[in-house]
Amino acid sequence: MADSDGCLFCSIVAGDIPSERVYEDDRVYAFKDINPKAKVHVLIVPRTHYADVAALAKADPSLLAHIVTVAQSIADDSFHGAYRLIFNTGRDAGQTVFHVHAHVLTGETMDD
Ligand code: IU
Repeated sequence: MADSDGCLFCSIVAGDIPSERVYEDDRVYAFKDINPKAKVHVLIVPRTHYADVAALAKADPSLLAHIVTVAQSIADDSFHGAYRLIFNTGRDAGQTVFHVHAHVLTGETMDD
């Protein structure tokens, strides 16, 4: 677990910063990305702060598996179970928020 002080997604999970909720349970919170890259673009965030997917996988693999299950459920509801699941990991890969989040891209056919 990394430092969660001042973490944007910790504030969203806590409800201190508003977001458009899609799903939540005791382990994860899912909300619409403010800058969608697909018709449906949802971020799934664990309530516990981990900096990236590697840290999450090491500390709590069952939570990572749960994120995949939630992504599948969102895609089942939005687009017959077809989706892209992306974890940008590291600044040079485009990660800008260092609280692990799964991008679920779905809701439309993606050809490229
Ligand atoms: P990235 O993988 O760390 O680059 O993804 C961060 C995402 O968080 C990105 O797609 C932003 O559009 C999104 N986001 C958001 O949904 N709400 C916010 O307040 C901020 C970023 I700042």
